[in-house]
Amino acid sequence: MPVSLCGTWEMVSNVNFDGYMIALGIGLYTRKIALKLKHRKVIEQVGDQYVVKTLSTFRNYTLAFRVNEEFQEFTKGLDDRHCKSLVTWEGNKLVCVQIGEKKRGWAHWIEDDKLQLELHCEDQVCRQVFKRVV
Ligand code: 1AG
Repeated sequence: MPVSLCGTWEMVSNVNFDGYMIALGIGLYTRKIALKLKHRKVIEQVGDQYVVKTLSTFRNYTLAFRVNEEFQEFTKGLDDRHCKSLVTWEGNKLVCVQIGEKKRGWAHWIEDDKLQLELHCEDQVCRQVFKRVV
């Protein structure tokens, strides 16, 4: 069993978030605001069901899914697109493929006691790291 992702996490680094947002087609004004944010992740799990909340002072985004079960995702308040998403475990990584207009997805895993998130869209990769909030 991989180490649990559950808990409350706050962002400590965010590399190439701008490149990721540009690839998603987010406008300059929104990007400027979004770049200043420190995201917080609240991850809850019951069995194979996950709820991942991304919280900030500007916008919040909640994703609920079951591992290995395709679901419809609407990236409300982000790029506002519909995707068919599927989350699976690949070794110790929780990996999501988001099928839709863009080639995109993300992966979460624990490394150095920190929550890692790699977000990709087209040729852009954003790497975010979160530390546990005690
Ligand atoms: C995600 O994480 C993305 C969560 O799915 C938010 C991260 C990036 C935002 C995506 C696109 C940017 C679009 C608009 C910018 C506007 C606001 C930024 C606000 C950020 C806080 C919500 C993967 C996983 C589960 O953790 O969703």
